[in-house]
Amino acid sequence: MSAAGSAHPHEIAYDRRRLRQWLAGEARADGVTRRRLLTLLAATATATVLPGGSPAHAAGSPIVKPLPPASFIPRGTNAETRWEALRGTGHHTPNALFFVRNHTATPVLDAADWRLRLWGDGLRGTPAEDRPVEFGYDDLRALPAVTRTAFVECAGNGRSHYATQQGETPAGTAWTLGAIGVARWRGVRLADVLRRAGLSPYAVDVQPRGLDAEYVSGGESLGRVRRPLPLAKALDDVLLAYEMNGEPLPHDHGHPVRVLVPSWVGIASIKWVGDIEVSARPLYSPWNTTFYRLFGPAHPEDGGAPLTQQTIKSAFELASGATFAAGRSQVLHGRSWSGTGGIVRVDVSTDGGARWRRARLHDRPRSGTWTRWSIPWTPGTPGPAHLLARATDTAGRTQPDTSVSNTQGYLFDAVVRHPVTVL
Ligand SMILES: Nc1nc2c(c(=O)[nH]1)N[C@H]1C(S)=C(S)[C@@H](COP(=O)(O)O)O[C@H]1N2
Ligand SMILES: [Mo]
Repeated sequence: MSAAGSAHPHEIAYDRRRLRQWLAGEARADGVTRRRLLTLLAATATATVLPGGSPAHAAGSPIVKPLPPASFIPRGTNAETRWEALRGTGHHTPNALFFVRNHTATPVLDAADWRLRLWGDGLRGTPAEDRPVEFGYDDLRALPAVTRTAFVECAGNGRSHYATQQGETPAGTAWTLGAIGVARWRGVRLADVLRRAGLSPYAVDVQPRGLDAEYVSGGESLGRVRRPLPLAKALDDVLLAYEMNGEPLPHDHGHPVRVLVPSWVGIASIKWVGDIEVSARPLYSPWNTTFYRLFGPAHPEDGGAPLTQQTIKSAFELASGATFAAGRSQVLHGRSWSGTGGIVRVDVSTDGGARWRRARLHDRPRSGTWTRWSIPWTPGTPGPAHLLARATDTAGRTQPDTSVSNTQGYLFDAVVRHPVTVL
C-alpha cells in the first residue's frame, strides 16, 4: 500500500509519464489505437465526432424517468435540468430533476444479479484476470457506509455559451447551465473496497467501467464507457454510491452502484459500474485521450492533461428570457459552485455588468457542492436586460469575463449574461 499513500501526482507530469510509458509499450491502451494516440501526441486540434448516441435498447427512450418539459430540456440521449425548476428546491437537487448524461441509454439492472469485479496486475497475488475479486450488492451494503453531498457536473456544462458569448463553435452537446446537480450520496469508500481486494504497492491507476452498451462514435466502437483514475484520487474521497438523496440509486443515475468522484468532471463518476481494473501501469481510454482534454491554440500542442477538477460557475434560478415588472421589487436567487473550493463570494450585476453588488450567501462555503445566494432587485426601465453573477472560491479563483476556448467546449467558466425582459 506504499504507492497508495504517496502524494497526489501532478497530473501533467503524470500524464507525460503515461505517454512515455505507452510509447515504450508499457501502458495499456485498450480501445485506443496507436494512430489515435499518435494523433493525440501530434496534436491536431480537430473537433471530434459529436456524441449523438447509439441506442442500447432495441426500442424506447434512452432515459427511464419522466422528463416533463417544464423541468427538462431534451438533448439527444441526455436531458438538461431547467434552472427555473430548481427555484424553491433545497440544497440537494431532487432525483426527479437531476440532469442525465448518457453516452448510449440507461440499462435497467437488478441489484440482486449485480456483481462488481476487481481485476488487474495492480492487485496483490492476482495474476492479471485469473483471479478477480468480486463483490455483490449485499457485500457492499455490509461495509461501513459514508454519506457526502457532492455535485455531478458534465465537463461540457455551459458549452453553448462559447457560441452565444464568444462566437465559437465547439463540438458536443449544446448545454446551457443545467448539466449539474447536487445530491446526498451514500455508499462505501472506493479505498475500502480496493484495500479489501488486496492492493499491490505497484498499483497506479484504477479504471471503472460501466455496464451500459458500447459507445459508437464515427462508426467505430470505443467499447464501454471507462476512464482511468489516478490511485491517489481513488484512495482519497471517491465513493461507490448506492443511494442518492435517501433513495436507492435511480436507474438513470447508475443503479445499482455508481462511482462518485467529488469535484471532478462528471465523466469520472462512472454509472452502472461493473468492473474496476487496478493497474500497475498507466491506463488509457478514449475518455482520457480523445475526449475530456483541452485542445486548441491556447493549449499544449498535444492537448492538455486529462481533465480532473471542475471549474467555477454561477447560475440564476430563472428561465432564459424571464420577464419582470418594472418598479416592482424582487429577490433574485441563484447558485454558484467550483471544483477547486467552496464559494466565498458572489457579485451580481443587473445592468449588464456596469455596477456590481454583493449577494447574500445562504450556504457555508463547502468544497464539492454549491452555495445558494440571493439579491434584491427593483427593475427600472422597461426593455431587454442582462443579469450577471460572478463567483469567487476559497482557492481565490474568480469567474473571468471570457473563457479560454477549446475545440470541445469544456470547462466554460466565464460570467454568463442571462437575458431577461423588463415590462
Ligand atoms: N457508464 C456510464 N457512466 C457515465 C456516463 C455514461 O454515459 N455511461 N456518462 C458520464 C458523464 S459524461 C456524466 S456528466 C455523468 C452524468 O451523471 P448523471 O447522468 O447521473 O447526471 O455520468 C458519467 N458516467
Ligand atoms: Mo459529462
